[in-house]
Amino acid sequence: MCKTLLIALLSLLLLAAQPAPKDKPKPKAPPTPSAAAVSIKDRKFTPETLTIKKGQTVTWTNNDDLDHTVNANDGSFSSGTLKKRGTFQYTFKTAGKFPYNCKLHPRQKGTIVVE
Ligand SMILES: [Cu+2]
Repeated sequence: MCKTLLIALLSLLLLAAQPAPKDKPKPKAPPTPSAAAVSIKDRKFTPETLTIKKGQTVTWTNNDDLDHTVNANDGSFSSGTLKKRGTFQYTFKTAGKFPYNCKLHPRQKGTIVVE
């Protein structure tokens, strides 16, 4: 009787000691649609070519001491003058290659590739 009770108690203890079932690994979240960013520094867009998914929003931030602009070559978007720390956002709704430039610095160019 005593032994049975002991076994029962031990079993209970063992059960209680079992680690709680771990949470199922969460399915990988799709990339955050707003995570795409381009930094403007030293008269350059970094990264110069950025690949994103359709529907993503790109944020350009002017981290330079100079003013810059973000202008689509085809005119589909235009930031106007971006002062230091200024930002510009554009959401790409169609797939394709979107080369853009800075109106103030002819050699400053970038491309957004939308997949
Ligand atoms: Cu510029």
